[in-house]
Amino acid sequence: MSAVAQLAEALGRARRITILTGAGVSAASGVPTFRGADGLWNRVRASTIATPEAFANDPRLVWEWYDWRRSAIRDTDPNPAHHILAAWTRAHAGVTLITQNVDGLHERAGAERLIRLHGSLWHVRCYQQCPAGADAWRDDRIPLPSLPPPCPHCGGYLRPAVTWFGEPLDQVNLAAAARAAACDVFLSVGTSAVVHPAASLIPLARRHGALVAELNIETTQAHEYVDLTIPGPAADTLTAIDAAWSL
Ligand code: BV8
Repeated sequence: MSAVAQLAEALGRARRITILTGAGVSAASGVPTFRGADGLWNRVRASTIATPEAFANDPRLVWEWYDWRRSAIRDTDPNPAHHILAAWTRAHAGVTLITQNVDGLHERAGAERLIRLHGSLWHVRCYQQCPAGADAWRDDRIPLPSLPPPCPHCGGYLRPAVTWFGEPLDQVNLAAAARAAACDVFLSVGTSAVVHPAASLIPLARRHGALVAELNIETTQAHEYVDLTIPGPAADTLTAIDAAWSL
């Protein structure tokens, strides 16, 4: 039996299904990944840009990079991978979708109960955490009026409402993701499994006894925890799995 057929059969028997996505899910939409050949990190080092230190040192430089990324993905649309995963969250109450992505494409595809681990490129909050601006809000202005954009409440700076390296993840989201790792089937889709603590969800699911499948175009650092490897672009593999599951 093919890996796709095995996975579809396991999905048919599963009560709880959890899916972790990374930048590979958005590749077909034209959103550059982080570590691939065209990767975002190839041009700049994560350690020089996506960190609190970088922002404290040069907020304009960091905002130039985020403003460029927002402009680069403004005209992208969800691809079949996003639409299939969103449909699964709507059709099956036991499906939990967890994403590392900050591009907003799962949300635009209509995903329900989405756990967003690293925040959103389309949301901002006050860097000085002033009382009125501490909680993130949507700001999708392109381009932004000035870099760094001023906080409308206190006149300080706005920052992107994403989790930088060296910053803790939102603990409520992380706890929800950890709970969701206690599942029957865990899919790791389009992630290099390099960034923690998100990547630690894969071995955690395995320890909970989940069947772990990896949908990717390459073998990743998580391979030792993977039961079923399903190679190929996520839009194609998810289409095949969706077709086999609905049989
Ligand atoms: C924290 C938001 C603690 C910003 C991002 C344990 C071990 C090792 C390191 C650490 C550890 N614990 C903590 C660390 C340090 C660090 C870390 O993980 N470093 C790594 C680089 C070694 N982690 C942190 O700093 C985290 N914070 O732990 O805080 C703490 C606690 C208390 C108090 C203070 C501190 C914070 C991590 C979050 C960082 N923010 N993004 C922004 O986007 O600007 S991470 C960034 O990487 C993105 O969010 C991205 O989603 C994420 C993961 O990358 P991927 O999504 O996997 O993308 P990538 O390009 O790597 O891979 C794409 C994959 O898709 C590839 O495998 C490719 O083959 C595949 N693919 C491509 N095309 C397709 C495809 N697959 C299918 N179909 C296709 N078509």
